[in-house]
Amino acid sequence: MAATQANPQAPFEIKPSTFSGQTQFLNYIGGQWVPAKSGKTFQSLNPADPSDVIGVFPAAGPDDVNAAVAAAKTAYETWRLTPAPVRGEILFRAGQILIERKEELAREMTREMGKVLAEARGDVQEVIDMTFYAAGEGRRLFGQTVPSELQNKFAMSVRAPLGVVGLITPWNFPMAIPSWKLMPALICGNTCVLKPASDTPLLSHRLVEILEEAGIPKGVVNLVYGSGREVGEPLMAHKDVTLISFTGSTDVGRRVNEACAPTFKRVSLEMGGKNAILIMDDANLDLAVDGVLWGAFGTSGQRCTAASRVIVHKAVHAQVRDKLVKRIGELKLGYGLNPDVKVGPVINEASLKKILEYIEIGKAEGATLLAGGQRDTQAGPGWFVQPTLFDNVKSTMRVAQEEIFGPVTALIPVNDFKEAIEVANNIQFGLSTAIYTKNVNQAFTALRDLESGLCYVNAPTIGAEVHLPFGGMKDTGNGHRDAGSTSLDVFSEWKSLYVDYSDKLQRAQIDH
Ligand code: UN1
Repeated sequence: MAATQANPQAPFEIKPSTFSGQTQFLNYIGGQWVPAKSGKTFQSLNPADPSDVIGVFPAAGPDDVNAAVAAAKTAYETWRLTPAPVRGEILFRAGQILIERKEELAREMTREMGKVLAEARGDVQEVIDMTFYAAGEGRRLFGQTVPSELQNKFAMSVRAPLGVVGLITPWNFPMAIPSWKLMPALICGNTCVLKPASDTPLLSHRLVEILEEAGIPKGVVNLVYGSGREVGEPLMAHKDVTLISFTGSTDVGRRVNEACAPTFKRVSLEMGGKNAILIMDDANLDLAVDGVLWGAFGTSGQRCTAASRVIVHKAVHAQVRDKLVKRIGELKLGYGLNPDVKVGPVINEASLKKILEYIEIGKAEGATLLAGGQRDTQAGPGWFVQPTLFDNVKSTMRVAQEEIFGPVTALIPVNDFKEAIEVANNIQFGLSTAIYTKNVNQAFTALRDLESGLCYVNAPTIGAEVHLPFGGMKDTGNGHRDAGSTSLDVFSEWKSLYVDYSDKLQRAQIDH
C-alpha cells in the first residue's frame, strides 16, 4: 500500500483511492446497512488534509434512532437468553479478525483521526485487549454464593443484563472507547445502539462490520451516525433505553445526566481531565521529561488523560524547563503516516481555534510562552498546532484549570512536595496524575492523597490498561468506571436469589 512508503517530503499524497473500502457508508439497524430515513449525509475529513474526504455518512435523526432501539429491543429477547460463554465465542472471533486487520485499521485511523501511526496501532491493540478480556468474562461474570442464615436455604447473587443500552463515544479513541463500552455491554447480555462521534465515523463502521463478520446476531448491535441533537438526544429520551454510557466533555456530560433524569436511566459518565505530572527534586529528570513529552503531546494532547500541567519542584525547575524546550524543538509535526512524525494534527477547525484561543488566554494571564504557541502551516494544510509550553504558570490561571484538549502544557513551579500535592488537587477534575520521584515514602503518600482515579509513579498520565478500572473522581465522572471488571457493574445489575428447600415457612431474621 502506498501509505506504508509515506514520503516526508510529500506527506499528503495519500487519498481515498489508496483504500479499497467503500466511501459511502450506512447506518446498521437490525442487521441491515441502511441510509438515514431523511436521506441526509455528512462527510468525514482527514484532519491532516481536509481536502481528503474519508467517506460520506448518513446524518440520522429521531426516526432512525427509534428504528435502532426497536431492533435492539427485539434482539434482546434472544440475546439475553444466549449463554454468556456463547456470547464470548463471538467476541473471541471478533478479536481474531481485529488482530488480522490491525495494520489496515490503524492506517485508516491515522487518516481519519490524525493520531500518529504508532498510537493508532495502540488504539486498535486496546480494542483487541478489551475484546478478549470481555470474551473471557463470558465464562466468569462472577456472582456470590453465601451461606444462608437459615437451614436448607440457598443464597446467591447473579448479574442480570439491563436491556437496550445507548453508547455515545468520542473521536479521540475512535475504536478503543467504543470497544470499552460495546464489549462489556454485549458479554453481559445487553443489546446496543452506538452513536459515534461525527469526526471519526469510519472506525465505528469498521468495529461493527467486524462484529457482524464474527457472527453477532441481527439487532444486537446497531450503529446510528449523526449529531448529538439529532441522534444523542432522542436516544437519551427514549423510554426503552435503560442506560446511557457516555465519554466526552464535562459540559456535554452534565447535559446527558440531565436528559436521562426524567426516565431514570442509568448513566455512566467519563468526562474531562486536567491531569498533572509532578516532578520532585530527586526525580530522574530525563525520564520525567520523556514522560512529559509523551503525556502532554502524545495524541496532540487530545486524551482525557493528557498531562496538561507539569508541577515541578523549584530545585529542578530550571533544568526541567531547559530540557523540555530543547526536546519540544525536536518533535516533528505532520501527517501521522510518516514514520518520523511524532505529533499529528488536532481533530478539526473548531478545536484548532479553541486551542489557539487558550494560548492567547495564557499569554494574557501572564504565563511565559517558552515553546510553540501557533498554528503550524509548514506541517501541512490541516489543523496543526505547535507543541506549546507555558512557564511560570500559577495554579489559579485558566490555562491551569480548564481542559484545553490540545498540545499545550503548563509548568507550575512549587516549593515542596506538600505544595505539589495541593496544586495537583486544586482542580475540578480527577482523572489521572503522575509523580516522578525515587522516594518511596513520597510516592506512596502521593498515591494515597492524589484525588484522581488513575495514579502513576515514574510513568506519565497516559497508558491505562484495559483490565483495571478507568475513570475519574470529582467532575470527571459520576462514580462509574469503564474497563476492568468494573465495566460489568455498569452494564449489569445484581439479582439476589434465595432458594428455600426446607419445605416449610422459614422467616429470615426471626426463625434462627
Ligand atoms: C482517553 O483519553 O479518553 O490511558 C482514553 C490512556 C489510554 C486511554 C485514554 N489507554 O491514555
